[in-house]
Amino acid sequence: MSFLSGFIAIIGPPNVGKSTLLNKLLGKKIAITSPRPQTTRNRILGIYNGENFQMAFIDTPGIHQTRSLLHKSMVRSAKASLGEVDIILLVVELEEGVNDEMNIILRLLKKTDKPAILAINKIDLIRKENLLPIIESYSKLHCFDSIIPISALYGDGLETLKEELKKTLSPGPQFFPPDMLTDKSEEFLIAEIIREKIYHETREELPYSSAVVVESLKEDTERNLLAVMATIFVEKASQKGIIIGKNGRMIKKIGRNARIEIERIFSLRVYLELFVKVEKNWSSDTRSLRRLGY
Ligand SMILES: Nc1nc2c(ncn2[C@@H]2O[C@H](COP(=O)(O)OP(=O)(O)OP(=O)(O)O)[C@@H](O)[C@H]2O)c(=O)[nH]1
Ligand SMILES: [Mg+2]
Repeated sequence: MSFLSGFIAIIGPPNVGKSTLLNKLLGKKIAITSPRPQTTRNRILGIYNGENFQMAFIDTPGIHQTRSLLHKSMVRSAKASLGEVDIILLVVELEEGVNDEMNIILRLLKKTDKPAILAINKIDLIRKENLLPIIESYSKLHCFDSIIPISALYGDGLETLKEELKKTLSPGPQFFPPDMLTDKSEEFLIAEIIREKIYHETREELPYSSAVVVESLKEDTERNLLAVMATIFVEKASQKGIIIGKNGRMIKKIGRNARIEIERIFSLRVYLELFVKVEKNWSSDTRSLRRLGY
């Protein structure tokens, strides 16, 4: 049997569980997740190896209508990923229906002739008997190669999904070495974990006004210690105050939560030092966006 491979873009509206799905498929956390929309800001490659096949998944930011420069750049990168893959894996939530976001996505699908698989996520939230009409209504929207109900969080339907994806792969090379998990650097993954903790601990516009850059990363193999210095960029002085919190309580909590997770993922003791800086209105400034990796 020849080797099968393919690039698969995970696309969909914001907050439907695309990154949760990627992590679950890989069995490793490489993409951050949160209950808020627009968590993912960059494309993230995640490689899944099976016997005689390789799937290269690309997690993408949620597609939505926006005026914000940051979000426009996010949506642009999600749309661009469609051109770079062999298979499209559209993830939706149960009752998305045809709203503006879905209309944009359906228009994009119509423009390509690539195989498209639909995963209807979060089925743990409804009764089984209510699923059929939802599947039926989605099947009318586009000629999907298959429609698979899943729960990315609990793992339901993922074996079926993998089987369907495998059927869609073509004979091709092993694009990446079998021990490679992602194209992202340790710096990126660590900055993202810190950003995830900000999404979980802060409110309103603060998550959207925060960006994280890892300034330095030093591994001391003798002491099994990783020393990380990172900066959280916010847009206004008032936001800096909130991120630091009363007596530094907020920044300590973000730092502690991030450190615990970095230690778990990298199996190292971690020393994490966080700084907070104001980069005025960075999310609406092209040069700042580029500097911060967007
Ligand atoms: N109940 C339930 N919740 C889920 C499931 N999958 C994801 N979630 C939750 O949905 C929320 C969004 O998940 P993400 O994986 O961040 O969603 P996303 O599509 O990557 O979001 P963006 O990156 O913002 O576009 C999180 O709170 C997840 O825990 C699921 O199968 N069931
Ligand atoms: Mg995401």
